[in-house]
Amino acid sequence: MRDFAYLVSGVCFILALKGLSSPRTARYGNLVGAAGAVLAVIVVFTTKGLDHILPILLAVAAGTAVGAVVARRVQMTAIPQLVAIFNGVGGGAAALVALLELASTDDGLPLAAAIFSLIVGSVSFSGSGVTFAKLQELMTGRPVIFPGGPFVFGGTLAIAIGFGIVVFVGDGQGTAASAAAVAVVLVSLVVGVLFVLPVGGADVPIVISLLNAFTGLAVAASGYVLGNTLLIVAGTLVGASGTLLTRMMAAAMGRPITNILFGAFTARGPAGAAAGGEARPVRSVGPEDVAILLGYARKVVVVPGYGLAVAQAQHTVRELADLLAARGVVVSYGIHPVAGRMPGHMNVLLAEASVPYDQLVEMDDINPELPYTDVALVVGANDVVNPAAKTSPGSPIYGMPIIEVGQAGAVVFLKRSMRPGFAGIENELMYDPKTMLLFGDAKESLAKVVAAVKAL
Ligand code: TAP
Repeated sequence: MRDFAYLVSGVCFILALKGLSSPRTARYGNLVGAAGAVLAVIVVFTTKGLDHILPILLAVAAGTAVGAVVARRVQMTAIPQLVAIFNGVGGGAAALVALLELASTDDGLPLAAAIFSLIVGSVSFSGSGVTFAKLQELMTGRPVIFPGGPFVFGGTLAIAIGFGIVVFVGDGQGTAASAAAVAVVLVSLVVGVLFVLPVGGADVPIVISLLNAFTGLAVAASGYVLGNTLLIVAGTLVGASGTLLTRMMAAAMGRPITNILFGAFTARGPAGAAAGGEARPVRSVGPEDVAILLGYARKVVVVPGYGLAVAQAQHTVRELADLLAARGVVVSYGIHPVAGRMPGHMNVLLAEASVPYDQLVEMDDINPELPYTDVALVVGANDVVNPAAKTSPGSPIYGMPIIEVGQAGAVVFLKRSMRPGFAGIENELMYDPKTMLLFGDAKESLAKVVAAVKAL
């Protein structure tokens, strides 16, 4: 019975991943995954003959209360931090389980798996803590590097593995092995910190995905130690999906993962047009100008970016799109795979505003349409439309595929200032004669444009 219930849970997790692969089915995927997790917890309670039920129930209640409140209150832009914390806690839990089980673990492969879980779970815990601090601006978001950093990192990792070998040789039993196991945890915590410190704030979401994969592997190893099939299945799924997501994000940014992790040690300063040079003239326009441009266009493509999320302008942009559609304008949204700060960020935001899915067009499909588009309305996006990705070898985004808004008849940027985007580089398109800038918070600007379109 227990194995059958675990099988059902495992199938739920697989269906959840399938559901999460599309915005249309993501909500269903989430629910199915949560149902699988609840079933797994019920099985543990009903079949394991647990001791200390009361403290366990209190811990579950406390975790559920904190998780539910935090998840409901968190701003969309802070989801990466939340994922980082949840992920770190998972890694820490896997390491704790391995630490407690060491003395009763069989020699050989199970003991090696427990030591693996100790190291990887601890790295994931402390690394996730640093990613949280970076994204929450509790510390600098810039890469933290120091001379000999890679050697210190490599040396510390070697020490952690060395203590792991001491545990293995001592069969995980006795005072020496126990002390070595604690040392494994402490040194691995330092490894996790050293691993994430050199990563710049913008790349942190990718490292969160990688640490997520680490946690999955640590959980799978803990499952092997405990002889729990479901933990092995769930951990492996998290490990595999986290690895794939990491690779996909790196590919969408046009950068190898090694560059994201260790690029700061070899960087020679931002090549190409760094932001903050001398001021050049741009074409600043008012909401009425934008309303006329949009209201009399045949085809408009909206390109949302991080600023849309910051301004929480998804409902207002939809209101504008509906107004334009009512005037006979064909409106679609060009979605870049790394627009915003997390995978699927724009899809989630626009789904929240009930934008019809068929209006969301992926980058590869929208680009051929842009030469036939009258106006590209860039709402709080910058890097994902920056032509430097194609024209400036050496620029941090060189090689990243972009949404080629410069191909449209006119380009309107909604942003607050001439500050650059995440990559910190100038966007030449801002100075193009066909480009107009409407300065201000995206939500406020859109509301003014909506009012002006209504008055047309
Ligand atoms: P960015 O290049 O970061 O540009 C965002 C723009 O929004 C900025 O130019 C900013 O200009 C503007 N903005 C901020 N707040 C605003 C507000 N309240 N109202 C109006 N505008 C506002 O964003 P993007 O084009 O979406 O590119 C995403 C970047 O993040 C890429 O470099 C990508 O590689 C990186 N990244 C993405 C991910 C994922 S998975 N999505 C993960 C890691 C890194 P002002 O300050 O002048 O307003």
